[in-house]
Amino acid sequence: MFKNFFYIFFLITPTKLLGNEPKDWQLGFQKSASKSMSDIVWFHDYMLLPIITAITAFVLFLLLYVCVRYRASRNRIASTTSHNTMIEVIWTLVPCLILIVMAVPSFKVLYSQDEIPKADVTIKAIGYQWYWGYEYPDENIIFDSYMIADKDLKENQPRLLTVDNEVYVPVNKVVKVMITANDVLHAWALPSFGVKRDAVPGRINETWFKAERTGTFYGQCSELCGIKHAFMPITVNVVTEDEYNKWLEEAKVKFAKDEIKNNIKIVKRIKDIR
Ligand SMILES: [Cu+2]
Repeated sequence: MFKNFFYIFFLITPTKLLGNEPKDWQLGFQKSASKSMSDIVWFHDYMLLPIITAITAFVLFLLLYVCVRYRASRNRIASTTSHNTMIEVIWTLVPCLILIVMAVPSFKVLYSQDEIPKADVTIKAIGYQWYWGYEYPDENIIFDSYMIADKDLKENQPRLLTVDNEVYVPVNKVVKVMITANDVLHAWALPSFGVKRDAVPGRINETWFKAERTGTFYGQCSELCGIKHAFMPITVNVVTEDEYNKWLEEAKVKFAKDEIKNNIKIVKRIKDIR
């Protein structure tokens, strides 16, 4: 019983109260953490929803009205009306006007996502079957990010969303994300940042976000990429500038690109000797 109330609560909860990760039975968006996502939420909550609700209510009213007013028992002789020019003009023009009104904010949001401002941090996300690899090209950092299996999850780690190596980015800085794939199509998506881009082999797609608050944010691969498509989550930690610099120092040692290349060479040499 309590569970049902809980579900109903989530069904009607406004977007603002929801968290950085999906909740059971959630209907709305996740809590926004960037201007891009706030724009999307505004467009959905204050533009699309009212228009859809008004149209649905109006059509329902018309149907009910016609059912009652023109029922067979009240209209023994059928009407022979077939055209009404005025009504035909109205039902062509009104939908056009609605589309034009919707197009203005819609294009504004689209273009603001497309124009990448000067980046403070650049990240490269590479989709593999089935995990994400990350590179910080300016920092000489490279690492892979695998999902943590259910049995290894610690307390407060969400299932199917937690990874071993998380991405770190500073808060209130422009982060440019270059997205590509190594095998098949994937898509790098982070709902709270309003970011979703296809990862295409042999091609780099770019997007950006500026996280407005600190926290851990979760996303998932959003292009059906194979048998383990559901098991390649994306975890991004938004931290303060100081914490980010501290992480960078450690990561430069732990995930040093040259070091990894050297290791690969050494492994290859050992194999050759054998
Ligand atoms: Cu994928």
